[in-house]
Amino acid sequence: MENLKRIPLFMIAALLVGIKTYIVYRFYFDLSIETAFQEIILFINALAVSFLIFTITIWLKPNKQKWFIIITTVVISLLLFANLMYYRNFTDFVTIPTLFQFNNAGDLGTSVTSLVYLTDIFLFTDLLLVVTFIKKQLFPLTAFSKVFKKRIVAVSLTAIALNFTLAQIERPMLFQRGFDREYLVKNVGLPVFHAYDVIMTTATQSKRIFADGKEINEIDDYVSENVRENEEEEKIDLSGVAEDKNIIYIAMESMQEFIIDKKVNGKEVTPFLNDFKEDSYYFDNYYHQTGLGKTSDHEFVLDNGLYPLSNSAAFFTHAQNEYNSVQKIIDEQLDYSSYSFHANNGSFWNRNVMYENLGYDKFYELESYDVEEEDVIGWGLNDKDFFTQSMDYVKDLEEPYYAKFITLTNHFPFDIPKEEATIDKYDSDSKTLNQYMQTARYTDEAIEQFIGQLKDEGIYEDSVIIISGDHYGISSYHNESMAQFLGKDEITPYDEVKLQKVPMLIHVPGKEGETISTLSGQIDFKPTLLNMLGVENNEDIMFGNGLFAEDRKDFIAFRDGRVVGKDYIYAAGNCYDDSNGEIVDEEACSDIREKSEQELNYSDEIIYGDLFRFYDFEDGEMIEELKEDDE
Ligand code: GP9
Ligand code: MN
Repeated sequence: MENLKRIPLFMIAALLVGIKTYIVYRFYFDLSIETAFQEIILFINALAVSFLIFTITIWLKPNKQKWFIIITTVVISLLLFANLMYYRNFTDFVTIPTLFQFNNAGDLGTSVTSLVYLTDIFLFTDLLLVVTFIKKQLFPLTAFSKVFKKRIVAVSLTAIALNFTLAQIERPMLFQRGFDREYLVKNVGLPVFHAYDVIMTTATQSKRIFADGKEINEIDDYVSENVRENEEEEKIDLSGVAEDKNIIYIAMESMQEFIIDKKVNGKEVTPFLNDFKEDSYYFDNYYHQTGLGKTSDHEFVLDNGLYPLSNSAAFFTHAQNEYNSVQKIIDEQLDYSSYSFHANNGSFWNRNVMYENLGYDKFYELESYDVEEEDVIGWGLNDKDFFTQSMDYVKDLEEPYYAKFITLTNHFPFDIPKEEATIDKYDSDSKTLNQYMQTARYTDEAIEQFIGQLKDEGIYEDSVIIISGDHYGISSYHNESMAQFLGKDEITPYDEVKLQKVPMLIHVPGKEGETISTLSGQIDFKPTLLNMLGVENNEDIMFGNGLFAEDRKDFIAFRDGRVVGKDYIYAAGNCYDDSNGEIVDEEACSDIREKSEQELNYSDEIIYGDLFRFYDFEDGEMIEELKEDDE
């Protein structure tokens, strides 16, 4: 006991914080720990990083030590807490670019409280203990001898080296593959992950400065060989079918494909969509490809045919870039105007800035709507009133136009007043999934009503109507209940991939439509739409293929490293055979993985380097002056 009391306070603090951190990683986050080896790395990492940070104490004077220890404990606790709240919402970790999106955090409003649990108090118990120990002077705060300092530094560095070595064995090239944040956090811990993020963000910012345009030639060659040449034949020829028609695009917040044609207590969750898809081209194998920019990422990929970024929202970080968006193209070539309707703050996701850059003529945002307290459901104006009020503006728009409507009611945490719910909640341990049924139903009803209004106003017959989901709504946090809902034993990483499908339907007046199960994703939206509008886009640089094209690329890349191929799916470090969902040799996935990595890299290069400022979309070449400079 007496010996114990001789242990310096910083070591005790390092131990407490280390163990706390391990417990939080292990039981508060939902990191997939599959082997004992991963478990050991997680444990060693939590202790090693904590020890390394507290090692700084040895160079401080005894009276400063206690403050350093307290402040460090507070900072680490808050770091974990902030990440945990973020994780519960996005199944991801905070990055520097997301910190610049903080005006969004204010708008999280209702969700914030539902992200804090009572058990989170545990995150601060180490702090309580440390403060008590200081008050009671239980452990010494002393100056340390040179020999002692050397030993501590040696122990500290050895522990970190051990951690990194084991991590490299577990995940070779861990840092190069930094796009997978879960691996990073699991293997090197949150503090190191944040340090890495700071370095990466600085590096990417400098990329724009150093880009000189030469990169675009290689990308242009890639696109012409791997993407454009697929475009030649149409399986279903809808080229030009939308000419002179309005394009009405409805983005359904958090609507996933799994909910289509499902029932709760005998009632269909989305009866309108289930019907409407029968009169439309319905894509039931269409994936969202968003990253942490969520709704805005979906807008980014749809409008540009480029991938969103892996560790930030391009709407925020790259809103000043030059883009060749659908809106600009159809304005220049077809004289269409473009509008976006969304009853949320104009600055949310930086839309007010980005839309202008992308060529939207007007953004009908919160200010354009009359929002009374009683009209609010969850995040804002309920979808039914949203559509009704939007209609007042739509009626007066000069035709033809492109109009995007972004719904909001079906947003996490999927809260809806009892009297507004028209079907039962689902019955499972996940409140989130249970409530999702009711808000999804609400959006379905709102869209039905909107289609009716379009008919009443005589707009329906003149419009191609596209309805789709923006991204997932139910995170893997709710896998158990999801398995119950889908009647499965469990949700494997393979199933999780499949759950990233979002409904996608295109209604063309006068066409019967059909269900199409081609592997596809949001990246295919832009070429599809342009083709239906009769726009030739031979020189455009985008990464998708028309949804109706005969030959298409054979993979859909996710932003987190997962890839869906025609026969195989790569997820969570494994290759799955799509015919039976079983794990096969990794080799089977290497082709789609390579291709998707290359494409994502090219897309990133365009965005980081702002490369379109060097490209002439009419000639399909680098702009003249630059070529001359180069010679
Ligand atoms: C916010 C709405 C929802 O304006 O688009 O955003 P999300 O959280 O889904 O990205
Ligand atoms: Mn969304």
